[in-house]
Amino acid sequence: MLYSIKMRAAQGGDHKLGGQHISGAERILAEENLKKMAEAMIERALLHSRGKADFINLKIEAIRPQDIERIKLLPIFTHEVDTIQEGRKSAIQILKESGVSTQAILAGLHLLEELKTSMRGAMIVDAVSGKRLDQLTMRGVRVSKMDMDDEEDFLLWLNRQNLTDVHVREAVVLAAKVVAHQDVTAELCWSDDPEYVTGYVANKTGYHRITKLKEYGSFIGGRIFFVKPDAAIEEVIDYLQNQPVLAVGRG
Ligand code: WAQ
Ligand code: MG
Ligand code: MG
Ligand code: MG
Repeated sequence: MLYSIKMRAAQGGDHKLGGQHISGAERILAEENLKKMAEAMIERALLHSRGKADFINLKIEAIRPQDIERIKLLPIFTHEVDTIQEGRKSAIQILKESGVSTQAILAGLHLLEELKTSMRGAMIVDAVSGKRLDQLTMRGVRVSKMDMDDEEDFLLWLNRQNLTDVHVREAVVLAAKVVAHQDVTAELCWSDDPEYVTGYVANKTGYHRITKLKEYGSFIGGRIFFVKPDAAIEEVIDYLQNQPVLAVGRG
């Protein structure tokens, strides 16, 4: 039997009561690995670069094997840039090639740039009009119930590309789940961890890391999921939050 294990941590109390988001994590694991992961997740919440959590929610749910969907990992590309301006330009170019309109790209960037604090989840934006489509305000859509199918193989694959940071590990799996949905055109992301400035654009054909998308020291990060104009939003949100997926392959 496999289990979904999720952690969300905040400072100033529960997210739902206005606490500031500190850290979140989601994995799918065998029963014998749950205890160790719970411990690691608690430690992560208490020792995070965003601050020390005073609220931690851990949720563990069994997953029926027949409910699990297999998805493909994306090939990883790294675009080296020297400045944020160059990084944003590169992101805009890749989003254009993914089929996101200029108007929607600028709207998405603006939504991220005008955040005053970080969200726990992502914003969903129409890939043509640029209109925000989810009604989840500062919570956003939190993608959950995803993991890699074979962790050892996955880590070897990343190591061979000199990608050893946990940010990469988690984002590669998340992006694979997000863009596997037929209604998702692309994703734009940068971290809310102050020391982590590499972000990415993911689309159907790849995970494009961009080595500088935000200012070092900034506590503001976020994610935009660009979706087709005729997307069934409630179904997309349900898939992202609730459909268990395991990522297979080596991009
Ligand atoms: N579902 C939806 N949105 C999320 C999730 C999730 N599970 N996790 C984080 N977010 C949103 C939320 O708004 C956060 O503030 C923001 O994304 C950043 O989250 O290849 O570490 O976990 O070198 O800080 C990307 C580049 C790292 C990795 C991204 O994001 C690489 C990262 P963080
Ligand atoms: Mg996090
Ligand atoms: Mg994360
Ligand atoms: Mg973070």
